[in-house]
Amino acid sequence: MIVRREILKSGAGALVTAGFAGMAGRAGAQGKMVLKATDVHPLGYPTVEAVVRMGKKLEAATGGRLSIQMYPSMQLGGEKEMIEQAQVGALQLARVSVGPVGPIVDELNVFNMPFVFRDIPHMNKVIDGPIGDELLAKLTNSPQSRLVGLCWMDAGARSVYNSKKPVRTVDDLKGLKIRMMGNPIFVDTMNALGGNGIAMGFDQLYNALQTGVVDGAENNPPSYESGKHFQVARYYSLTEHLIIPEILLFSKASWEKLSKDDQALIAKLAKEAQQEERKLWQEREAQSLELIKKAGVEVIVIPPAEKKRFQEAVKPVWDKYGAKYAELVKRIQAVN
Ligand code: GTR
Repeated sequence: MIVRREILKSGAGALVTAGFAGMAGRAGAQGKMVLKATDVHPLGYPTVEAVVRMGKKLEAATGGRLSIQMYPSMQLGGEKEMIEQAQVGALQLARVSVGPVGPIVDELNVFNMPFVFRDIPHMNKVIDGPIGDELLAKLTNSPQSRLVGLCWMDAGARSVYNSKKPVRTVDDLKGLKIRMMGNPIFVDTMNALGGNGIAMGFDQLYNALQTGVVDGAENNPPSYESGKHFQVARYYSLTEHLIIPEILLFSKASWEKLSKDDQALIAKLAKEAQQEERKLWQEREAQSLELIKKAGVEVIVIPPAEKKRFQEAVKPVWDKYGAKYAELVKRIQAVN
C-alpha cells in the first residue's frame, strides 16, 4: 500500500516506469520484461493456472524476453485494489470477475444481470462469439477504463450458501444477510430474492462468515471450496442465479509501452488461455462438488418449478436496469 501511494504521488508518467521497473530490476538492460499478474485465488485454481501456463508460453515464444510473475491468493489485495493497480500500471495483468468491472464500463453489466444466460454453455457461446469480442473492445476503448480487456474465462454459476439453515425455496432467504460482490446490481438482486444483500470484498468474506457479520454468500463451487467457506457455511443451495464470466485485464498504461508484435502475441495467448481455463474449470468444478459433499456440506438441488420462482423474484432488478441493455440482451438470447 505504501508503495502504491508513492507511485500515485509520482504522477502518471512515472507509474508505468515504476510498474515495469520493479520487475525490470531483475531483468536488467537486456530488454527483458516480467509482467506482474494477480488473482484472488490460490495457485492451482483454474484461472490462476491458465495465466501461469500463458506465462510459460510467452516465455517460450520470446526466448525469455517476456514472462509473467503470478501473485496469487490476494497477495496484492482484493479485486477493487487489483483493478486500481492495473489502472495505474503498478501491475500488468489482473484476473477479476466481471462483477467489479461493470461499475467502470456500464455495458459490461449486462453479464451481471441475474439469469441473463440460460445456462453455462450459453454463456460460453456468447463470450466466444461477437458479443464477447465487442464487450472486450468496449472496455479497451473506453477512455475511463485505463484497461485492456484480453479475454474471458468460465466461472460457472453462482449459488447461495449460508450457515443458518437449508435454503430450499426463495422464501427461505428471508432475513438472511448475504454477502454480494461490490456492484449495486448484486445487492438489488439479493434484496429482490428476499435476503439482505451486503456488499463486501472477497478478501473480507471468510472472516465475516466466521464471525457472523454475514450469514452467507453466493459463489460457484470452486470458490466456495477453495476459499474454505464451506467450513463455516454448510448449506449450499444450487440457485444458479448469476452466471458471470471472469475477465483478464491488462494495464493500458503498460500495454502502450509494448511493441505491436508483443501486443499481438499476448492477445493470442490470452485467447488460448480462455479455452484452456474452460477445461480446467470443468474438472475443478466436479472435484469441488465432490469435496464439499464428502466434507458433509448439505448440497440442496432446487427443482425447476422453484427455480422459476427465483427467476420471477428478480423482476424488479430487470425493471430497474434491464432497459439499458435491452438490445444486447435480445442478441444474447438469440445465441443458440
Ligand atoms: C469468484 C471469482 C472472483 C471473485 C469472487 C467474489 O467466483 O472468481 O474473481 O469475484 O468470486 O465473489 O468476489
